[in-house]
Amino acid sequence: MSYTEAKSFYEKYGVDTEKALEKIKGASISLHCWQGDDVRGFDTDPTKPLTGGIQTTGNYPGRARTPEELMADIDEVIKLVPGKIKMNLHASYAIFDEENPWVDRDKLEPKHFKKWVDFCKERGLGCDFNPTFFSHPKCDPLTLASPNVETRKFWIEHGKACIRISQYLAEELGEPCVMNIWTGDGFKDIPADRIGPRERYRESIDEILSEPYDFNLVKPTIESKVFGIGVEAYTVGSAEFALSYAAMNTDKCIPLMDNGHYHPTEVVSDKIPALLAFFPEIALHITRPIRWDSDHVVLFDDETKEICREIVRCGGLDGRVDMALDYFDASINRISAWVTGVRNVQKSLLFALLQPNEELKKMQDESDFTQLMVAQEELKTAPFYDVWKEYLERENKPYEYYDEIKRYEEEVLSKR
Ligand code: RNT
Ligand code: ZN
Repeated sequence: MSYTEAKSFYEKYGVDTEKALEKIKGASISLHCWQGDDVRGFDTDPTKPLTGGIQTTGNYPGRARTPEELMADIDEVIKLVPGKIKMNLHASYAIFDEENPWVDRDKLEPKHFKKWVDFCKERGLGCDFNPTFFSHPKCDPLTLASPNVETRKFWIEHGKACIRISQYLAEELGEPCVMNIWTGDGFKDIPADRIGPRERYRESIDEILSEPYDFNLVKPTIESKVFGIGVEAYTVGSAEFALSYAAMNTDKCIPLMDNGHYHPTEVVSDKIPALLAFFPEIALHITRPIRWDSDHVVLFDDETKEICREIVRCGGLDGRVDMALDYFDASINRISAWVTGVRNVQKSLLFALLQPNEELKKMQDESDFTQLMVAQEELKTAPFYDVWKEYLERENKPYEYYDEIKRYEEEVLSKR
């Protein structure tokens, strides 16, 4: 089929493919810098294991070891993805040099991210940010929830420094900066006190958010989690904790859901409209959990499609949902992991935009569940390929990208 034929196919269902193609262009997806180097960053010893309950597995060659290598790899990703992307940095990706030597995380300043600002400016990208509350000697192992005043103070200062850096990124780049607060705080085994750490965590976030910022420019988000490796019994920032914090502080922050952070039969696609019934804006980490928060590369699978349908149907593309990727696979070519994941979210969004959402809703409201099922099933095999291909052509991006990734692997990655 050609695009013109696909266009008339969709027209029969009342779908305007041109409108869908226009809309998908503006859908901004935040690209997580940490896929390129297995979440190591540049501020601590890269041979030390990750902490905070997260883990990368695999040792595929070619990991980015320096800011220059990571930036070159991101450029290769940008070459292969259509649409609008935004950078997403962790504080551990601060860039130190002779002029600005290493400082600990509580002393970070905007200048340590100047090179990233230049990088984003040259490419016309906005930038999101994350304080890094893990993989650091000052995790005792708790951070913001620690009973130790000194530990807590260090991490609160880190959080405040990150608010200032986020404000700087937003001002320099002219796009709001989503600043996500996640810690791996929790216990391996049954705790004796569950409320104490949560009260301290709440107070620590209060202190971080007391640092002045313009809520239109800096959007702090609170991410929950169910458990992590080595943190199986108790997570301080649980779903109820994070959501309650966000609900009680709607003038200061927004909730963030990572679809790897729930029990396996819970789905974030259903949680999106639940939250949007209350919050004007929410944020997402899009990942692919297999049995646990395994952070596999996002595929064009049922739940990703369903998440994107809810984003589209709930007006998420009009500023109500901030979308970021969050996965890290070290067992395959990392550039491919990045590109495949971004493109699969974009594909899922385009797929959702090509559904006759108003007509389907009408069928549901009229209790015509027979037609609703038939129409939804017919649309699953609609000529989506032709529209996706048309989008890539208009954006000057290739449909097939494996050969280019192989070329880059041979010429660049294999020499590291
Ligand atoms: C961990 C959380 C968190 C991290 C990143 C690196 O389970 O999902 O968002 O993955 O901050
Ligand atoms: Zn996450």
